[in-house]
Order: sequence, then C-alpha cells, then structure tokens
Amino acid sequence: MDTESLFSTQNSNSKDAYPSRGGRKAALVERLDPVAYAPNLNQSPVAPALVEQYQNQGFLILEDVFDAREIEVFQRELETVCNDPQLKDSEKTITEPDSGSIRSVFQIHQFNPIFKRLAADVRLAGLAQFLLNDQVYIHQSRLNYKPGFVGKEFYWHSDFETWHVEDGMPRMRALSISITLTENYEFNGPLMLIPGSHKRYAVCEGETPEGHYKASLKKQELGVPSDKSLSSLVNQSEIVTATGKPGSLILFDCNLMHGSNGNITPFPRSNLFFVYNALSNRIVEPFCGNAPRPEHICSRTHIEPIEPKVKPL
Ligand code: 6CS
Ligand code: FE
Repeated sequence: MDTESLFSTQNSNSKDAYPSRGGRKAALVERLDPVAYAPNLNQSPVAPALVEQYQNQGFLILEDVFDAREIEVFQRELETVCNDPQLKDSEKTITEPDSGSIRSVFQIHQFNPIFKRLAADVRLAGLAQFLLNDQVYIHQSRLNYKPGFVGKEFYWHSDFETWHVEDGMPRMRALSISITLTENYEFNGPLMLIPGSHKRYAVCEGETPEGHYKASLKKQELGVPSDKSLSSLVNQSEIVTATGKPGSLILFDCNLMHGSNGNITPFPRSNLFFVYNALSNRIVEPFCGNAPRPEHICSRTHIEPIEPKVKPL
C-alpha cells in the first residue's frame, strides 16, 4: 500500500488505513493489524492451541457448545421470528430476490430477549473480549435463514471491506460468531472459508452507490474480490466448509474471505450471527463518503459495551 493513500484524510475522524473501491484497481495488500490481540494465553477461555489456530487460519469451529435444551429454545425463537408478521414487513427483514422468502433478519440482539441474552453469553462475548483484548459491543446481528429450495448464495466477500467502506470501521479488530440453529451439512449451503485469507486485504473495484445495502444484502455484486484476487487466495490455501450440528459455534475474523452457495435441498441452513467490535475500534464516518447505513444494519448510536454473562440461559 502506498503511504500517500495510508495518510489520505478521507475521513475527518480517522485515516483510511484500508482504502477500497473509489476507482481503485483490485489488489491483495498486507493486513496492518494483529489478528488475536489476546495478551496472554494462560488466561484464555479456550485451549491456547485454538488461539494459535485462530491467529493462523482466521477461524474456529467449536462443536457441542450448547446443550439440547438451549438448542430447543433457540430453534423455537427461530420459528417465532420467522413467523412474526410485523417483522416480515419491517426494514430489519431482507427477503430473497426471487421467492420473497425471508433471507435475513437484522438487529435480533436488540428486539429478541433470548438472542439478546445469547449475544452476551460468556461463551461468545467472553471469547470475543479475550481475542480482541478489549471491551466489545455488537456492531451487527442477524439471523440468516437460507431456507430449503430457495435460499440463495452469499457471494465471496470480506465483511471488513464492507464494514470499513460503508460503515466506517477503522481497523481489523472485530470478529463474527455464528451459531448453527439447523444442521449445516456439506450440501445445504454451509459457510465456505479460505484459511489464512484474513492476512491479506482484498481491495475491491467499483463505486459505492447511496443505499447500496438495499441491493447488497439480497445479492452482493460490489465490494467483492476480483476473480484474480479470489483465485490467488484459494491457490495459496484451500476452501473449507464449516459443517456442524445445531448448537455449534463458528468464530471468524472480520477480514476472513467467506461465502456460501445456494440451498436447493429440503434442509434449511439457519444460523445466527453476532458481530463483536472492539470498543476502541468503534465506527466513524463511512470511508466511502456516503450517508451512514441505518442502525439496524450497524450500531452507531447504540454502542453498549457488553458485560459477559455466565448464568444459564
Ligand atoms: O453488509 C453487511 O454488513 C453484510 N453483508 C454480508 C454479505 N456479510 C456481512 C454482513 O451481513
Ligand atoms: Fe459475511
């Protein structure tokens, strides 16, 4: 990355350390930030080897994190949210482009008491706090339904590229935790991850239109890596599918390249996603210069540090 762009003041509050789009050419540039900010492994809530794995690969898949009773509660909530007529018509709900089926419901940590409590659970927030070595808050939460037969793909992308350009997230000090609510098989559109891809930042081409999220959350065609960048990341690594029974936990770095295929099977692939951002990395103005995305897509006015909870759900 040339030093000029590093010090360009595209944003009154913060330097643009990861410029993308805005007439730039696609490229893979080095990550400037640590991955695991954890200070000392002997206080780790997980085996130190898992912290090393997260540092090197950019993700962790932990099975059997929740017991049968907890999973039953989550699955009941999944149905409640899915069948709520008011939610269906709200801006929090994104539908699939063709069938009109529910694709995602955003901000579930704000309006659903069970998922609000889950977002603060020590098994999630405590782990995020340790790896980011800071207090954390929820930058974004969503239920991705990926229904059977009509659940469409999520094209390859780095979440951070979008959150940096369109939300103003300054640095790579955030991570996502996904909880599987239904079985994530090899064949019903599981998350596909490229181990180690988090260490390179994929600069994307194109200009960001105002209100881009209205299209990108249905089908993302901008803020995606070029074929050359994606091929290079895969050739230096591989593609791993994050399969798991309900109640598994998939944790991945904000800059890990990931995507998922469509689901033409009868089996829905429904997962919860909570995005934990370090309090010291709170968002500033969007680096693309557009109007900020709404609160249900990214927390801007409700930035509440989480106190991880240990009492049973
Ligand atoms: O724009 C976003 O914030 C969302 N887009 C994708 C495809 N993944 C992250 C997030 O849900
Ligand atoms: Fe994503």
